[in-house]
Amino acid sequence: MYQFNREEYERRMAWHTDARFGMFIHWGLYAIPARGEWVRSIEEIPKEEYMRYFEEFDPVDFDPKQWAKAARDAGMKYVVLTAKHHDGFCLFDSKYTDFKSTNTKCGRDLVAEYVEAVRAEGLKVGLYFSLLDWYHEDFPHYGDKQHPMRNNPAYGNEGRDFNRYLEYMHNQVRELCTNYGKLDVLWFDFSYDELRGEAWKGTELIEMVRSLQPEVIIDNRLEVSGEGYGSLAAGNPTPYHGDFVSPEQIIPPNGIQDVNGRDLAWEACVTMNNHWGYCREDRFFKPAPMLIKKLVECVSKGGNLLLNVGPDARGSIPPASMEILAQIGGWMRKNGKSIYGCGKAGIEKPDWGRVTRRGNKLYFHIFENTVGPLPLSGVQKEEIDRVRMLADGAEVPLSDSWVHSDYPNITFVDLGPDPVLPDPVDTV
Ligand code: FUL
Repeated sequence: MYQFNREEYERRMAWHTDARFGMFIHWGLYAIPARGEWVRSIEEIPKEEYMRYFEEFDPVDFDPKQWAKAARDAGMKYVVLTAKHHDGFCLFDSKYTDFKSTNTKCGRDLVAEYVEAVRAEGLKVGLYFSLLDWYHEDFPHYGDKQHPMRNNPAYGNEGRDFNRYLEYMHNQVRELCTNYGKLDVLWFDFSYDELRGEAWKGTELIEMVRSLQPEVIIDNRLEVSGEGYGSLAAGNPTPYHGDFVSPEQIIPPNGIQDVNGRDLAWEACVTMNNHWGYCREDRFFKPAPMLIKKLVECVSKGGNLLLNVGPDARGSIPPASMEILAQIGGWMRKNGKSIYGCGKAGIEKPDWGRVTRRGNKLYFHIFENTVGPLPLSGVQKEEIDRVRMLADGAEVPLSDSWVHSDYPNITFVDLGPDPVLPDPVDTV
């Protein structure tokens, strides 16, 4: 019988809860067609045709040191790279397939170089691994709405041996857990229909992972897809419940709790534009100020933000993404203390922004200036030792404005006469 060990769980999760901000990297052959990582499925591209990208793949600008540096400069504490996405192409030297980067023109084990570079920057190392594999000949259609060959009559399920596929998949996970030193995150993706949990031989898989990488933390997608909270939340943990919930393209309105109302660890993964993999046409980038506020929102609700970049076919992170990362980094250098190790404040969300907390310190994130003094609703005067501006350490006086007589129970601070906040994005 599986016994959930909360102590162990909280211990291995501690760094992740502290880190709050990480980089997701979606990169593979699909960077060449440059229409997103689902291109083979969406356009139902036959294998032979997709192989052209394999023959062509030659990322001459691939320099994971630059990726890692960009992440660190943005204030991120960890990185998660697609070791293999749904198309089945491996960025690592798997001995169980020929469909891998070492067999392309570039001839390199990209995961090995990535892991080394990310570690050298002092960041935690994560690998994404797709449970689906559209390349492997034993991966079934399953009446699949997603498989690229779903409408091709020449491509049925006959002769496909799912157990053989599982052996392949488990073998590759073992390789990743054996050949690249200590991993900090394993990000499985994803479950659907009946392909979930024990269908993946989830218990066996997790036991193997934990025996090789006792400290690694794992997302919850061995049992559910992005939207689900999973068995840990439901209060009947399975062996493969995962360590954190992985909401996708959404920040949970109220954070995430289990049936008993206890907060669960979660990490919202979010694209910078509207694609994970490089998409040349997609210029709809979320502005850096918005993303800073979204990061604050995550932390104020007790979660992490895993912000995605999709390097191009040459291996470069697109300039628009680099610019956004740099802007976020500028804010983080001054205000990181209000993010790292912080979580829910336990007081109501104010009109003008959000609040994060670390121990007995409250961080008031002011997104929008008020008319007149700023109310710190939810805190009593007597509870306040001092109020300081985080970015420059300057004292912020409690307000002695006449408005107090109308609101005797609310504490106000005085931000001064300038209607423009010192940091127009988020003054902490
Ligand atoms: C999804 C995948 O299908 C997307 O391609 C992407 O990797 C996202 C993070 O997870 O489920």
